[in-house]
Amino acid sequence: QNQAKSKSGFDWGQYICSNNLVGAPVSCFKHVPMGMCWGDIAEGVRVEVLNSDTNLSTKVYWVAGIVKLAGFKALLRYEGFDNDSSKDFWRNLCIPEIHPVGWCASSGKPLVPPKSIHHKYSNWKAFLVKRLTGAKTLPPDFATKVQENMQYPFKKLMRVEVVDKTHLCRTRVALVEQVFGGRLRLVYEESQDGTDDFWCHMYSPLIHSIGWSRSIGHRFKRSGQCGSLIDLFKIGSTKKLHLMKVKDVDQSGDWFKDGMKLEAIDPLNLSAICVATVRKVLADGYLMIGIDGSEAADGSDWFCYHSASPSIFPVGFCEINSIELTPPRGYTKLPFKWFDYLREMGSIAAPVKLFNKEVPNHGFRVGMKLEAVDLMEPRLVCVATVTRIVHRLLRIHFDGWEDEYDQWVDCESADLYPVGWCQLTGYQLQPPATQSEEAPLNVSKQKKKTAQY
Ligand code: MLZ
Repeated sequence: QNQAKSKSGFDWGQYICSNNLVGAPVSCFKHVPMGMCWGDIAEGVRVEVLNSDTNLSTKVYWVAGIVKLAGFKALLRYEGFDNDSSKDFWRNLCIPEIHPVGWCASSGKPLVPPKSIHHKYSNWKAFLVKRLTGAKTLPPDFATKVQENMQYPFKKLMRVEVVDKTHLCRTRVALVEQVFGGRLRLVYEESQDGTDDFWCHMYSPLIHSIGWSRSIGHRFKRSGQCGSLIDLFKIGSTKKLHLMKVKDVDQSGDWFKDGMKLEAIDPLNLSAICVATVRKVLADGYLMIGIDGSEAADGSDWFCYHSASPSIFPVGFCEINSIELTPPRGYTKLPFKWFDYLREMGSIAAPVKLFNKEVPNHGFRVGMKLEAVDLMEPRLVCVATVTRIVHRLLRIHFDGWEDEYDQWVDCESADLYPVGWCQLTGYQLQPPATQSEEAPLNVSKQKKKTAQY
């Protein structure tokens, strides 16, 4: 009966109720099912659900109202309970058992009041009519829309170009192995045993259609074999898919140049914004960026960011926003001062006007709960909290984990999901770390994180 609990035994509803938490609304996540059309589903909206407060052996239904909403999940109360919360229950609104009011009438299902309040009224029909007049319910096509929104253009064996997790500076061909709610498990082509995989969302800026690297001048790990005819067909089929859309940029005027300095989220440690350098200007607005003080001599850890990426910032961004800027490794003149550093290095700052300063009206607030990918181990979707908001940048904290696991993530990142997303897509949710579990707080502190890509 308890469909609320995830496979790991974690119960979002209980977590939210007992700590009085707020889940980020579905409309904050444009890339998830219903993210673009959640409409005004909110507290007070009524639905028809299975009535489990009955002794009848056949399936009967009753009307319930949303008492509290957290992402996809709603705390429901059967109509007639008024202020009595004793029978409240959490349901994911996108699962097929939730219906708009009127569904029972139109599909010939019985509406039967719960047995614990059966005595309260004699004319239940009149009661319902009175209670539901002027009330809102789900749109009639809600379930169909959910189903439509859960179709993804990616299918097993489709090929993409994706960042090589062991050499960030280059891409590799990978095959789609699994698709979960728009997240892809990719297996690198020519990997020995099929376990050399990488997880990312289909809208991740890390994946591209075949041919992308060559077209912009990005490094690429060539496959040993020549493409067979069948491969060529597959190449054709991935090209039609539209992946992450990037902004068109005008590179003809003032543009980024090799050696210009900036601030960038460290792709190997997303909790840090670091002193960084433009290492190579590619086509279509792409840049290879190196983190100062920790670059390999051969540039194998340069990383590709689009010039409109929300993960790169002009010099001074951290200072203006009271974020601790990570100085180059080995730099001893602390506190770090950009003015001195630029002079010492004989470099210039990339012009502020070249950065993307758009801030969407994202709707996130500090304290909101969500399900977030641990991008250092992108297979894991974890219980998380927004702990800071700087323009469009969110600081994501993983519940129960040390702050050093925190990650700076863009508000439109496809790696953030509403409460209940894992349940909806059938993906395993990582519960908050607790003292009793394998990685207790005091141990995780000493463990060094290892990036998975
Ligand atoms: N192997 C890692 C897992 C960390 C996962 C944290 N997710 C928020 C460790 O124990 O360090």
